[in-house]
Amino acid sequence: MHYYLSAGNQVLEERVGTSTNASQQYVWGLRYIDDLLLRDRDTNTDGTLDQRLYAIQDANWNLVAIADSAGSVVERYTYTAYGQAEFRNADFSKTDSGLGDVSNYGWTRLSAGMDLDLTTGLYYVRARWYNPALGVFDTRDPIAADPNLYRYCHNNPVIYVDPTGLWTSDTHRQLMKESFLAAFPDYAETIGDACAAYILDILTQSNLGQDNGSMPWSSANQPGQQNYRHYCRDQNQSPAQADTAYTQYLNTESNNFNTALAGGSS
Ligand SMILES: [Ca+2]
Repeated sequence: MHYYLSAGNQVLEERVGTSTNASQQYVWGLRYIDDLLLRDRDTNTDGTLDQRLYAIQDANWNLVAIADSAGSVVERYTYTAYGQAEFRNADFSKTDSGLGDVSNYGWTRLSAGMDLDLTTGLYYVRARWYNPALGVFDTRDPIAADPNLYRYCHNNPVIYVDPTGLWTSDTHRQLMKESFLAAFPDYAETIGDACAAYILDILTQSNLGQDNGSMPWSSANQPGQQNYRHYCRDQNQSPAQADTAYTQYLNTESNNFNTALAGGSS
């Protein structure tokens, strides 16, 4: 299988072997990095995508059902707390005799929108593979953000998500807060609490989504891909360059916020 990815590390297209035709294509929403909207699929390998299915998620980005173009649910998914999926028909019966581990639509985007490898039973989570049967990652945390190097979502995947395989959503927010306070040690006097909260919100949302320049908070003079990368270095940046870009981003956003507050924006 060959995967073609967006700049935000989302699978846009899959091709099988040496085929030059897509076997599947995905369209993603802007709310979250694994906010899947729909999947087009070539069901008979004739080179033409002939099946469109729409993704329906719950509040923690778990795929709960897929629907056809008429809006009819064609398959449903239920999960253990740690994300092991059961495949169900539209009427909630299991898709096969008891095991419930077969999708009749080749559907693999499941718990938290993660991609399930049907052969191994592991979810692909970008930096790592996650084993929902054991409830842990199968390799150690490469950045040691969690002292328990195999733990997934603080052992609380009902609340948290970890689309990177590196840290959960709340850890990300804490990292953003610490880097933000380091960049603006006297932020309360200079830009105010409301502005600080505003910036923290957009930083957190940006990392969990994909700030590709089209997000409402992306400034025109700093396209999203270059503006800050959430204090995580772009591969082409030195630490000093990343630090500078981050500080510039915070300055831009705080100015935008203050301008908006003063009614100066059009
Ligand atoms: Ca086809």
